[in-house]
Amino acid sequence: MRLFLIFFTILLTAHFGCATSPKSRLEAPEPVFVQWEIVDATGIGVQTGPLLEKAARDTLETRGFELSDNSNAPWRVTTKARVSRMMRVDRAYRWVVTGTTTTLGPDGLEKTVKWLHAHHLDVEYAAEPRVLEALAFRIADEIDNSAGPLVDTYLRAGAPVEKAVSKATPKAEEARPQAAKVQPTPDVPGDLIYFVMVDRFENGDPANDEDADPQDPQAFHGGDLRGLINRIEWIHQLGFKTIWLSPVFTMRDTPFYGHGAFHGYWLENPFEVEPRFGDEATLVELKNALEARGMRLILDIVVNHVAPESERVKTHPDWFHTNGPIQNWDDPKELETYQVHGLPDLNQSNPEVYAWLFESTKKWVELLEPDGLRMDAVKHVPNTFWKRFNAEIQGVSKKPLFILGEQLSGDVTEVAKTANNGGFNAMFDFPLHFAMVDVFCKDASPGKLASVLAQDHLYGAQMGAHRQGLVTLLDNHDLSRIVTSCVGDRGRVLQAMRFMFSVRGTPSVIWGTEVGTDGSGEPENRSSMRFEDGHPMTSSIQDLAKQRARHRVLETGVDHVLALSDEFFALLRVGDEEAALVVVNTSAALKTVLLPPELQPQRMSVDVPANTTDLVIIDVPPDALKKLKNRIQTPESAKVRVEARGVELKPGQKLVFAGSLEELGSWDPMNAPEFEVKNGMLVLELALDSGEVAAGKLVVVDGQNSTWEERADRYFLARPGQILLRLDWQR
Ligand SMILES: [Ca+2]
Ligand SMILES: [Ca+2]
Repeated sequence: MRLFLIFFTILLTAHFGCATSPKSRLEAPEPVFVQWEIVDATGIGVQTGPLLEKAARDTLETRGFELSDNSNAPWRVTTKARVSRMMRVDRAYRWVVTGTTTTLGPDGLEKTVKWLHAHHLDVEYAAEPRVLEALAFRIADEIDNSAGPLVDTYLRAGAPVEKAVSKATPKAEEARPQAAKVQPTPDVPGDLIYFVMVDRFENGDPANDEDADPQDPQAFHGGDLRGLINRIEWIHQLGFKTIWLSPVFTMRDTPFYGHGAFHGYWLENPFEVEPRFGDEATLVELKNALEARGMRLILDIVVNHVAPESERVKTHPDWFHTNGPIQNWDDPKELETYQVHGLPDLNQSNPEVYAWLFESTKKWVELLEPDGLRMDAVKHVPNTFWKRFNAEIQGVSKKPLFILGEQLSGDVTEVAKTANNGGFNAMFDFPLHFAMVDVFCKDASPGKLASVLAQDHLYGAQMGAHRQGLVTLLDNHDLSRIVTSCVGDRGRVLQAMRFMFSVRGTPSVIWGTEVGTDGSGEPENRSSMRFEDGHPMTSSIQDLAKQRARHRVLETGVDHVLALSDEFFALLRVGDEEAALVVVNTSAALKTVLLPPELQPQRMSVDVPANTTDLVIIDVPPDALKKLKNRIQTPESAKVRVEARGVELKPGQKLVFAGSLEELGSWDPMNAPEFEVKNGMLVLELALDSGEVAAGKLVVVDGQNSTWEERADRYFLARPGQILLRLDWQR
């Protein structure tokens, strides 16, 4: 049955593979150098064979390439793979090829795809060439998945910007976008983002206060754009360059069922500035004041809904979905076309709605030339809308926009899918947010952090060469403040901060973090700013911001996990000028990390005291760093032998190890590798790449039923050579 299912999946994949639209190809033939590095489970080289080479050549020729022997050709495709036998399935053996294909093209174009393909044979040994032959076309498809998008980007690079603009008319419905023109996220060194909820920041103009009441947590408090202009220096002094403003457009201003309207997300008219906040001239003045300090602006854009009870629902009933509130939060269709907490849900596929949303956003992009747009409620709007809207708004901006999506999900696969399909070059890193809160406030294993970082490869190249499009956060205005999540333990909050400011991405904080503002939910987490001098959190954040600005390795470093266990995580970040070691020790004992040989002339090891999160900068000559970088980017074979104990299998039951890697079935126990009985012991042998980080659990599978062990996920690091994991069921 299981075999049948696997073959069925393969057939389906093959079918869809044939159904794709015609492929774009280069206008004139361009030389490409093709390189293979294929090894068996023990690391010995395996020949590609004529069929695989032919499949690769045919694929590349379909794209207009011409194979070249010159290793300096303008295009270069490198496939690194390992062929290994994974396990016995009934009377056959499951062979797996795992690999990466990287295409390098002109103008710094680069795309890497990571893949896995399986094939069943009744041969147990030395079948590597047969497996490659059987999977030749599938591997060739991966080459296309790597090279194809670059051909698209390359061809589009010369496309005039006006084209994108002219599509943005109310009648543009027929002119569906061909493909999203996803600008890579702008590389902004030393960037950090500070969120200001305008009404809650500073009241600079009492004349626009109307019925503001700072004593009422659900009322407007009087904050405005003038107040923010007066306080830019506060944010600048903290070390932040970018301000993300909550929505500043005309909004509902009375509570709805007891919920305050001050946050600005209850949109009335996106073409006008909310009079309580100021006017267009003040908004322009704010932008100019930021620019004068070398600071940047991100506007908050709401396209999913309008204000509750908005007049627009009566005047334009055809602009809205009429499905009622979301009942089933697991149903993707309901998420997109039903109401979020009763907010009138805009139908973006109505051309008038699209034009209203696009033209209003365009107005502010042209007037203010912001550096970015923060897109609200991304998961409640179809990706087809985002793909078109993001490309077209990028098309009217004079500079590359940082288009930052808010998708509240802890699942990297989901967030990455939206980023890639919706044409976002930046996303809030909610998966890392949840991991940081769990680890630093709730005693979860630091393996959780490692496991999120290890999935970065799921995001497309548009997130930036250093993943600067991933905006990291410890809290926001929809979540519990970090101080509250950590139950007021400032030491834990600081460890979380230190970690966030030491790893990849662009850190963000929200107003008040620097003075210890707390609050578990609305409206407590949205209290007004206290401008308090000398708060200890202020100097901590300033120090972290300075450190990040001083050590570019913290933004650009290539990551390499040195150690990982239930209570310890050591991440080495290798830059061009120095290396940085990020360590998280949640145990009650001192831990010592041995540094790689390339760094040992400078330093042998680093001691990490109990319950400590730290950053250690290591000065290393550039040639040693280069050597180290090369080594870590070339994974070695890592064999993992897993022995399971304390499991009693009944007839018909089997034990599997399901987890985050594709080799572990991507958490699907039906696809996860099975333990075999060897000398009376349950044993599983995995062939992985060194440096891979896995999260997993033991699962007993009985037909279609699965029983997971009741404990936190287990984490491990695949090291070069052989490692042994002894796992006791549920302990
Ligand atoms: Ca005011
Ligand atoms: Ca919606």
